[in-house]
Amino acid sequence: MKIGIVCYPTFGGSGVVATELGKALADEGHQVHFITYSQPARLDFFSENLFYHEVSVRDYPLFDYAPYESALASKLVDVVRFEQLDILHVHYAIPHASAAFMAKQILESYGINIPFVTTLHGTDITLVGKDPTYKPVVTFSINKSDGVTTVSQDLKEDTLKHFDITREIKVIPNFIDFSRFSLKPKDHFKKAIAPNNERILIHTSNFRKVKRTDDVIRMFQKIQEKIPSKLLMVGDGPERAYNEQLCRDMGVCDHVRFLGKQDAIEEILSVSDLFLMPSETESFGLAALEAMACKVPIITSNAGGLPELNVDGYCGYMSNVGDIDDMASKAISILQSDEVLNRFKENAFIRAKDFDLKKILPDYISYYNQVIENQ
Ligand code: GMT
Repeated sequence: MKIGIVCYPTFGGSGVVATELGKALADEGHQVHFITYSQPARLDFFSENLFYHEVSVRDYPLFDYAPYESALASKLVDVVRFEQLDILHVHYAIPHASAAFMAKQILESYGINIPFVTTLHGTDITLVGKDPTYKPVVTFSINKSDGVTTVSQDLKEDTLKHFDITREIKVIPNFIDFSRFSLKPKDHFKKAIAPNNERILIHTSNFRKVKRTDDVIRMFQKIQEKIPSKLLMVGDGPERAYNEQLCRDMGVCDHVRFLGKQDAIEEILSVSDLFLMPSETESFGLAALEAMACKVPIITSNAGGLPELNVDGYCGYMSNVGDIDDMASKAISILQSDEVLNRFKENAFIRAKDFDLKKILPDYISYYNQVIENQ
């Protein structure tokens, strides 16, 4: 197949899923064309089956806001025509699905009928999409997609509940590539972070409010009182400066390291003992799955699609959003003995195997085939 992929080319979950999916499809022999405004973060190598087409947005003095959606639709028309693509797969509803619909309409005038699949990732529905500023466009473009997938059952239900959806939605969960995410021998790194054999806790995110990063720090303080430990805060975003101040105010800053954005996240996860994700909303929780693949158990909220990933009491624990006391006491119960911790670590790995890329990729390929056949 010749597949066009549209995504936000950033470190965010939807961009990561889109890029990893494209890479896996290319490895299977499909030709994959990324159509984005900059080179996707994890697409920094050569493959004969991977192509990158940059959407450039002209900035004229007349525009207060450069019309990215029009530039994207025009680029899609261009790439579909000249590369003779079979299908488009757009990740994140806004503005990718509406741009794909516009491109599809234009292409019909050239006698080309190209189907497009929209994958909903979470905030495009749970936060941004429900905003009346975008809702009519989101609803319309989901209904006009030739195929729609969500990354969890919960996100599917949320979409059906809040939007007037007239078409089928297929659930295809996030996946993990074990050739990258696995336990790496990084003992020297562990010693540097935790010289007295402290437990290492980790949080990775884009530090948006929805991630409740202050809960991570408050939880850590409670854990630290009982179990000598260190906290790694990986990533960057709007809450980071406030969180750094909070660590000082709470007297835990000597035990917390803010590492900023990191490429080799699997190496940092490899030295970690427990992953913390107290999110307000989380459609799937890809970052938690990455941790589990590296044998790190997880403490999460029970928001959104997290119960579809976290098996309570097996590979981690779940608590109500904001219940820091419960999260901290469950974390302590995992961390207090090597025996319990090692059991949870093994279970996290076993659970992650359910989301192996090798198991999920065929779902996308057969869905593409089904959508193309239904044209
Ligand atoms: O979590 C983020 O802030 C990034 C966000 C995105 O839109 O890129 O991630 C969403 O998509 C991921 C991949 O499907 C999911 O694993 C995340 O759970 C989801 N984030 C939220 O729902 C908050």
